[in-house]
Amino acid sequence: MMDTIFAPITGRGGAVTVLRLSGPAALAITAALAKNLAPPRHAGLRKLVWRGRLLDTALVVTFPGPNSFTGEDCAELSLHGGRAVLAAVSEALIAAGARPAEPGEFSRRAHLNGRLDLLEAEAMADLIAAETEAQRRLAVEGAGALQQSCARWREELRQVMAQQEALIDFPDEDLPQEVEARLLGRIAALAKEMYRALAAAPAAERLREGLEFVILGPPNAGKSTLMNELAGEDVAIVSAIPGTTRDIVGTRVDFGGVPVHLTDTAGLRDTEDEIEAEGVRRARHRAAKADLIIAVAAAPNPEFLDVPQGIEVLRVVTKADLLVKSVADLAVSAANGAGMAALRTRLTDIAARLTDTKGAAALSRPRQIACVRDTAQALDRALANEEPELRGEELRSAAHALARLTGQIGVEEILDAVFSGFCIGK
Ligand SMILES: Nc1nc2c(ncn2[C@@H]2O[C@H](COP(=O)(O)OP(=O)(O)OP(=O)(O)O)[C@@H](O)[C@H]2O)c(=O)[nH]1
Ligand SMILES: [Mg+2]
Repeated sequence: MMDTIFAPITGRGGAVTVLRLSGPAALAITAALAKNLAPPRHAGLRKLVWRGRLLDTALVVTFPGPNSFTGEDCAELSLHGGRAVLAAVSEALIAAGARPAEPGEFSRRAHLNGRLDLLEAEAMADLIAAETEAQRRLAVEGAGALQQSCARWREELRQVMAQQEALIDFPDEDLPQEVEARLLGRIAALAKEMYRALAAAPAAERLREGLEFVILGPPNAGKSTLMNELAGEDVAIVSAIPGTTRDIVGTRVDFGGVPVHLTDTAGLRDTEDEIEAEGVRRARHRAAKADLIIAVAAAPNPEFLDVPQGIEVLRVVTKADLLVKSVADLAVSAANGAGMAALRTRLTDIAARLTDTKGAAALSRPRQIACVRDTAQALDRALANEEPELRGEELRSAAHALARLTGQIGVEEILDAVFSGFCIGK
């Protein structure tokens, strides 16, 4: 028999804490504290009393299974938000036979009861974690599009498999050539669509996790000043002394709804100073992993340093107020604000481009990418195989890989990996 579990499903510090109970004893335990319950899904204001002690006055709602978040009997208690209230009620619930939920346990039960597939569970986690508008849209719209693609792929694969089976049953000599050609065409088209989604996956992944922009350049070029300007706050120390910044200093900036982790680094130069040298090493290391390097050089004589190969670079001339002649690169001045709006627009455009999934199904997690890649590769093998039985076998292996995407095949390790990343109360 399943345990009855409970956890707060709201964040700390608010005026109200909502506590959810789920499991076979959820309704009985709630009734033990609140005495008489309102009809299902109706809110009732009740005194919560345990062993003669008044704990709180709470809004109590019950959701008998299967029409609840987890599919089990559930109750939600809207308590007053204090930490002591939560502690006292939790203690009473434990004494009454419930136990605190593990991270992700509600969602896991919802999945096991067919209320939530893995894509929906992941989209929900992303929605809760979304910090910017583009991330919110990815969680809401991108996940919906992925689910639709997934359902379509599954149906197409089912039909292709049925046809393949029909071909196997056909006597060799009567095998209609065009039927087989059409079947192969459908398999190839399905694989192609999956490869298109895989090609767009890095963009979706970057949007989910945020982009990495690194400011790189010689000492005293105005890197820290530029970062503070773009961040709109005083994050890094600025001084006229070259070699001021040593550590990597970073902050989150929202460029047109795309979350960007913007980092300022130590000025690149050869130095005897051990600490500064370590700063330079870290700067290069971080830049090598960036999505974009903002390479800066200061007026009046801007000289750009070499930057790591293979990474997109935006060249920006700083201290434009000191320029004596015009330059080809984007020029900005923190002193008089010149060029700042243009720079912001460029960065916003780049952020949008790097996270554009071009309408393809948004695979934003390594798990999802692996499932779709395995499916597409099995389809490739099916195409390469002329033996009908073996081709049918590869198609089954494709269907198996695709089923892992939504969790219809509930392999325990997959469930652990997905739900252990959740926080308590989800
Ligand atoms: N005239 C002018 N001076 C600037 C501008 N931006 C920064 N500075 C000055 O340039 C000096 C260096 O600025 P920082 O932002 O500390 O330069 P940095 O590249 O971070 O330097 P390090 O951390 O030492 O590598 C400071 O004295 C700033 O006030 C600008 O747009 N115009
Ligand atoms: Mg600096």
